[in-house]
Amino acid sequence: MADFDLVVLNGLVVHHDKTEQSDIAVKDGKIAKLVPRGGLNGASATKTIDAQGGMVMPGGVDAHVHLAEPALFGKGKSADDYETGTRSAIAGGTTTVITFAPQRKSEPSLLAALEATHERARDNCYSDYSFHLICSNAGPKAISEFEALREAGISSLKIYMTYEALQLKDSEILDVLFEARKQKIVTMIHAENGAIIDWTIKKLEEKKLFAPKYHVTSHPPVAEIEATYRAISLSGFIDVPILIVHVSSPAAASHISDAQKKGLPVYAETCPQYLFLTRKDLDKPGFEGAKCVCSPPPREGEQDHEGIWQGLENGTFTVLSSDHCPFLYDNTEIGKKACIDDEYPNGHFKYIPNGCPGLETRMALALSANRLPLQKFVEVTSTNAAKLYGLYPQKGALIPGVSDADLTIWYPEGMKEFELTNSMLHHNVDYTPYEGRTMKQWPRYTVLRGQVVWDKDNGGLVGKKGYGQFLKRDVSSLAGPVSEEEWSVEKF
Ligand code: DUC
Ligand code: ZN
Ligand code: ZN
Repeated sequence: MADFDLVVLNGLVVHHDKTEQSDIAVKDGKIAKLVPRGGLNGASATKTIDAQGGMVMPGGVDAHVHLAEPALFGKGKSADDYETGTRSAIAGGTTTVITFAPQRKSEPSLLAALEATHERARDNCYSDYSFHLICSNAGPKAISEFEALREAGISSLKIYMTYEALQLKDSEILDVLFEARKQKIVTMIHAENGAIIDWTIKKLEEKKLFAPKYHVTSHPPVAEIEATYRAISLSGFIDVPILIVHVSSPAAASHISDAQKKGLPVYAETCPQYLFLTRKDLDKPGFEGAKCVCSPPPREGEQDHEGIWQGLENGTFTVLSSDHCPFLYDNTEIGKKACIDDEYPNGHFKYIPNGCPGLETRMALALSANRLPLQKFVEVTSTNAAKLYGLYPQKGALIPGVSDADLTIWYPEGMKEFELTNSMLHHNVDYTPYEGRTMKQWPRYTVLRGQVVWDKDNGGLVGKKGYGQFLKRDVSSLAGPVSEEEWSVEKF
């Protein structure tokens, strides 16, 4: 019998805190050994991968993914289900996704939403997975279920400050944060001021401005900046960790950075759309711009991108997630074109389903940009998400005896550049916002718990549907309140 199930030789192994020329041995789905190059000479293995000087990293962890969701953000329905979404994940080097289990406003229970989402995912996944609950009805039943959620392995939830179908009032946000503190739950916040957005939409409608590009106008930076500051203020009052999701505006990022400098447990996420897209992408002939409608929207240009890259470099942003929110483009029932009807024959921006696909392209786009130091790249695409959401060091690390053998193995430096096309991707969406971009990297292999599930040059997708497992998560190892003491209203 072989000593190991798999060995990965001759790679440049990049962790979040160091880079080394190492060989890796895998046994029973776990990292068994990590030794200086040549250290496995003489060992036998069932399978050997020669990484040929390519980078070897912990598998990507994408902590912001929407799959199989109903219409929540305007019209439209997710184009990807758990099968197509997770196969797209592994083809892009992501071995763990954390998706959303959406609670509808009419549904008082979070546990029911959790069970319904388990049903959709069970036996359908190529990658490992867990869920954040979306809490849109923060009534007493939902709040009373936080403890049971923790027991079910859910240690984070998402709330919204906008969208009629999802938005919570400030007092409801406080109810959520108060119980989240007790149960050690991280609260993710979609920080946009719904009233500012609705008011601006009315002004645009008065002028009969309906084209996709007005989506950007209707979500001005002030809506994000105000809500970000309010979210920080509310969480500071309760002294509880939050993560502001999909931050697009450098001015919002500076509120976050100020809070972090004060020592508050405020974390933040950004996404590729805020590094690579601008409002010009929504201003294309005809209805094309709808492809890049997401909220918050892509901002003005270079300066905003630069601010967001700097936030990744300096640690303001803890994670780079995809916010994969897939809608078909050319579909009038459930896709972007569902906003075209008799009343609006050219569509109306306010009804365009909000979201862009990006699960498969997240890591390769960021790596191809050649902007982040490699260890920082690992930190924001894998390790920090695992730490923040209670999966570390099982995920996001390569620690012998402890970590799952999840690896993303890249081509050696100088691989031939290529132009990205949607036909290369494995999602169930009929476009990518990044069509035609020059890519310098793509995952050559993806390994999940010791199994090669993506082999770009030999079969592509070689993993099996159903191999992906649900991950019960622990409390965050990154985030906690400032004070250990119980919150008391008498202190104020
Ligand atoms: N928020 C998300 O997190 N995803 C898609 C749309 C949105 O507003
Ligand atoms: Zn959101
Ligand atoms: Zn999202």
